[in-house]
Amino acid sequence: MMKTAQDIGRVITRYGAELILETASGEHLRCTTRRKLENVACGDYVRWQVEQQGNASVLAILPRQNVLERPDFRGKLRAVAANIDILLVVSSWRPEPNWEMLDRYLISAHLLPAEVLIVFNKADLRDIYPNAEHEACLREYLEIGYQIVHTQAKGGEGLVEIEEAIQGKTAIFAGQSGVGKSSLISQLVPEEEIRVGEIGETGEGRHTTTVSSLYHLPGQASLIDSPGVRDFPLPKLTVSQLQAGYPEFSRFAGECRFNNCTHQHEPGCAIKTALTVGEIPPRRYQRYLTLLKSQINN
Ligand SMILES: Nc1nc2c(ncn2[C@@H]2O[C@H](COP(=O)(O)OP(=O)(O)OP(=O)(O)O)[C@@H](O)[C@H]2O)c(=O)[nH]1
Ligand SMILES: [Mg+2]
Ligand SMILES: [Zn+2]
Repeated sequence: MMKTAQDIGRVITRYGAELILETASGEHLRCTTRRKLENVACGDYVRWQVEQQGNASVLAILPRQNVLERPDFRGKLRAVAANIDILLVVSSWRPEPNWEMLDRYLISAHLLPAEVLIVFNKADLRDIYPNAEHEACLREYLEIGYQIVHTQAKGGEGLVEIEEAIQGKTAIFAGQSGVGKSSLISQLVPEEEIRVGEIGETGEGRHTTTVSSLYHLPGQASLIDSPGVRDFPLPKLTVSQLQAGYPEFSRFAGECRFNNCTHQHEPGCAIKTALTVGEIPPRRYQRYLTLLKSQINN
């Protein structure tokens, strides 16, 4: 049947100029985009219409709540997904955790803004590749109040906690390639066929997921699987934007002698004092310094 009225839909996935749209009645439609809508992304709400030729096309992107972006290989910012309520940053014991990248995701969640949940997958490998330094890094996140869920895709461990955290929300799984994002999602939505990939000898992922896709869970949750990354660089931020991504600093807000204190070498710095008495986690602080320097120099 031909429909000419404009309608609202949500972008489920996008391959170049073509995308899959979910209509208000829950149907999935193949759709095209016009060039000026180049940045339409998974999770976007759009206005669409059936053209005279019978093909569906997107007319406009509705205002976004937020958009998660990352630079492509040319350094141009690309939308990973839009309208995100909660960012689930997934790490694993193999491939090994990349703590600097986790910190950057947490800063990014704060900027979106979106809630955040740290997911540690492959709990079965935690004792097979024991690592005291990684455990110490992980403890620091708990100390400063981040919620961490340990999962195991095959055994189903931690899936209930994830379902609870994302209920009624749009959630995205992000993180390194090979940590098991798609494996977790296929456990959560078993009726969907989702590709997972093997990891290499040294634990590196194979970039199996190539585009973001949105899946529905019972309880009104929408869950977006995103392509694994090698790195997650941040755009250029101001020092205060960067610092806002460190909840452990907030207790000491306003206590440094200089109100534009970078917490590096300034006299009367409350953060450095807190560090010496063990009230600021040292590993997070060292990585903050590295990130601050890279932001200042780029
Ligand atoms: N031991 C173990 N392996 C797991 C677990 N979850 C996933 N894997 C394996 O990890 C590998 C990568 O899984 P994927 O789900 O494709 O990982 P991904 O994060 O989606 O990777 P990209 O799509 O490349 O970003 C597969 O071989 C999975 O079987 C787990 O809990 N324990
Ligand atoms: Mg995947
Ligand atoms: Zn300071």
